[in-house]
Amino acid sequence: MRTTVPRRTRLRPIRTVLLPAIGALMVGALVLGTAAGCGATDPSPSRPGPEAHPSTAVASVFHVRDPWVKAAQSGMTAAFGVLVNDSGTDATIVSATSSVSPMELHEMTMKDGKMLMRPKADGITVKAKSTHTLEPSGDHLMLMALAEPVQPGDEVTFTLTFADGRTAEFTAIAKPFTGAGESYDPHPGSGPSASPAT
Ligand SMILES: [Cu+2]
Repeated sequence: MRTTVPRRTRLRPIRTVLLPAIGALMVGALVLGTAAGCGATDPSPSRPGPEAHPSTAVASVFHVRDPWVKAAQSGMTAAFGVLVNDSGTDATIVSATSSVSPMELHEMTMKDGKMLMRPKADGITVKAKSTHTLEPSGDHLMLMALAEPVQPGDEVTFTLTFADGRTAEFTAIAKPFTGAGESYDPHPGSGPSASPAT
């Protein structure tokens, strides 16, 4: 089923943006890298800010392999891919955002003999030096309410936020897919936002 994933997304580079909330050693390395690569406009290490320049060394630490999103006209859809953590520490994704829809992190669970999806309360953890696959029938990035249609071939950019404040951006290509139509079972503790949209 997944063999129809377009191959041209395979080598797409993922830009990773570092926020200040990392170790002083890493900040030092990042500042050195940006000072060399981006001219002398503002080498001050005191305000790297959200526009911090991508660093090749850092970008290689976390990326998403074969990202894709299920094409849909409206309502809910989901994004998938292989999360790759090449760093020596576990990485926990606590949220995801996209310009086309509000998002949640979802997992699948069995309830009354049926597979249902629900918000993943503790985020999605990718162990050090390992991968975690987002796929239909497994963990996925849920687009809760599309603001516009996502057509096959469209590219959708997502931003992942980690527990330590880092973010990573990746772009997924939309493709038609008839699966991943699982029922939505809002987490019992997730409060008022729970209205199944099917
Ligand atoms: Cu879902």
